[in-house]
Amino acid sequence: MKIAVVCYPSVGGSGVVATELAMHLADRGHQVHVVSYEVPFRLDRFRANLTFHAVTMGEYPLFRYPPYTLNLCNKLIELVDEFGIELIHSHYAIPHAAAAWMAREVLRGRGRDVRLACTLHGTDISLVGRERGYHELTRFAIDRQDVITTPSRWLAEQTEQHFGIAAGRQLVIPNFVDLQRFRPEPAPAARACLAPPGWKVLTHVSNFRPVKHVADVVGAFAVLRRRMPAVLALVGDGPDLPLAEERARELGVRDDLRILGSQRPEAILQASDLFLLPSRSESFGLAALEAMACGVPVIGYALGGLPEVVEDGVSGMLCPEGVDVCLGTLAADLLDNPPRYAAMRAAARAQAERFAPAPVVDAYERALGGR
Ligand code: GMT
Repeated sequence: MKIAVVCYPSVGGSGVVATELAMHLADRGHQVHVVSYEVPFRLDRFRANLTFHAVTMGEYPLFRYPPYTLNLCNKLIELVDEFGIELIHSHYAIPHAAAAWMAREVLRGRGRDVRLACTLHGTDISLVGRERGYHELTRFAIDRQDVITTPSRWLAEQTEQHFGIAAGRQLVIPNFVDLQRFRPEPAPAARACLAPPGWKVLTHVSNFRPVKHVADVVGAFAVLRRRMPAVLALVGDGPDLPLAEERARELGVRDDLRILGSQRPEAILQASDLFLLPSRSESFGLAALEAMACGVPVIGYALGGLPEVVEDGVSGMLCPEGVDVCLGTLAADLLDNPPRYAAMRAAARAQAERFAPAPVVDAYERALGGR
């Protein structure tokens, strides 16, 4: 199969899934062309059968906002012409699905066809795509795809509810995790850097956008901190990071924050006791899956697609929406109960093993028509 994979290059779940899938498909012998405005951050090594193509943006005084969607569309047309691409797989609907549809229209006008697939990831449906300025075109572009996939049943239902695309037309293909890279392992060096001996380490990894509710991360941590010595490691960067600091100051736990910025999270996860992900609408929660693969139970809200990933009371614990006291109390109770905690660590890893790459890549390959 000759496939163009369109994605965002920045730190975020859709870019990770797109890039890891692209690498797996290339390893299976497919000719993969990754298209974005810069090299995706996980595309960090040479791969046979995989090429990256940058969408270059022209500058023109009239353009207050450079029209990226047009440049992307043009690049896709060129790639289909030059490499005989058979399928354009867009990750995150906006604006990728619309650019791909436009490219196909141009190509059809010249008697050439290309199939379209789109993987919806989360905020393209639950947030941004529903904004008035995007909704109509996003709905149209998704509807024109030959293949639509979502990482959870919840997101498929959201897409039906808000975009009128029948859930039955969407294939639910979950996110997957590299179980070698993310595995339980003692990480004494990272642990020693984060906290004094005997202290607990709680971790949150995200892009610190409002949907992550970092105030609840800090609120939950403060509840736990009253019961035991602990630190909160924050990995990643984004607009709400200052809010986390502010909330920690208000709650008297600023000294216990470890603000670590954007970096590879494996060692920090391996050094962690619990992972906090209290998003109010998480379509899947790839960060939670990576934590579980390291044997770290997840504490979050019973919302969105998270209950499809974290089994409440088994591999983590889920609270009613918005009750950060519940998150903190359950977390502290769990850490106070070593046998229960040990069982939950093992269950977290076992649950993550259900999201191994091979069967998920098989499912994508079948959906995309590559086998
Ligand atoms: O919001 C993010 O964390 C990034 C976002 C993205 O699209 O880059 O992540 C979404 O896609 C991931 C991969 O499918 C999912 O695991 C995340 O749950 C989802 N985020 C949200 O729904 C908020």
